[in-house]
Amino acid sequence: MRTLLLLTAATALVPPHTTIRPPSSVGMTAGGLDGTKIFEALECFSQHSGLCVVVKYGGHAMSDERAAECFAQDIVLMQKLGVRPVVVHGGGPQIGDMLKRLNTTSQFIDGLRVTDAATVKVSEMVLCGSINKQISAAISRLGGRALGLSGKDDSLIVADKLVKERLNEKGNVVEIVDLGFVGEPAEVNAKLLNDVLDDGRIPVVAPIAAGRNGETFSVNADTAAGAVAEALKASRLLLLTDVTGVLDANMELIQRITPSSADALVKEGIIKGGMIPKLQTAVQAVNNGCGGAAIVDGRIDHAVLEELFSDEGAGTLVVA
Ligand code: X2W
Repeated sequence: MRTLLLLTAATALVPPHTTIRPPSSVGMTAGGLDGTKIFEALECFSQHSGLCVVVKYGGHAMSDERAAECFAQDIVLMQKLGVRPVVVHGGGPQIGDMLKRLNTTSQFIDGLRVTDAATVKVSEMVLCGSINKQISAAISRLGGRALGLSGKDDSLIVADKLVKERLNEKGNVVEIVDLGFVGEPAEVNAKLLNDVLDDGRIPVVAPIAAGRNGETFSVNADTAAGAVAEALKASRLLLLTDVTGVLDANMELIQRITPSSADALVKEGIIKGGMIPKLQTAVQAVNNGCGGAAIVDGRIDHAVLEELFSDEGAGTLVVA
């Protein structure tokens, strides 16, 4: 049973033109509000009050207008309730669409786009010029003071070229793959983000990073969000995706897992495909000072609030 009572209670905090749609059953009983659920929500909420929560918002989730509206509402409400939200967004499908319009394509290796000099210009244009402004505007329309940034602004994210190793079955390096202008975050300017947050604004970060020699690097958005969460020692990293969460060998949702158990599931081959880098990002963030990292089903309305403000959450939580 989910607890979104806070949504109901906080409706008054949201501008009058905004409609909040809490699931009708949540936090309610036949006779009215459920006290246990109220307690649960407030208890969960108190764990994050005054702390940073980094939310990775992926390109797939953006295509659903209703989900996009719920996402923006969640971010605004979180801040009003005293949490310090930071949004890091993706835009992979949108980059793909633009490349298609330009009559070109790109190849992916292990979930990373091979990004040559021409492609990184397109990635920057789409992520920083279009998507970043779209998200900032959506949050601002709901009364949040979103500030769009890229990793290149005030060296928010400095990256090195990613050295991608291809391993054989024994785990030995057999090849170094050149992915072009794909970066690996090396430094995150946490002070800049904290200054923006202290000023009551919500940073919205595009995963385009500055190289040390003037290059522009494209960074996988999950990786960028993980690096930001580590630098801020965030109380939560939420990776919004379009699946239920991490599934075990019986295809059942794992609600909570430790970093070492998550590593073991990957090694045993139970976790497959695109979930591997996501789970590894979550594990790394938790091992490096983030309070917990959740892989959350972004298709659920108000998934962000559900994850933060209910015991059950809305996906899989990696926590030490
Ligand atoms: C990604 C950046 C965007 C991204 C790309 O070019 O697609 C690399 O793969 P999603 O929506 O989260 O997939 N960069 C190097 O990660 O967006």
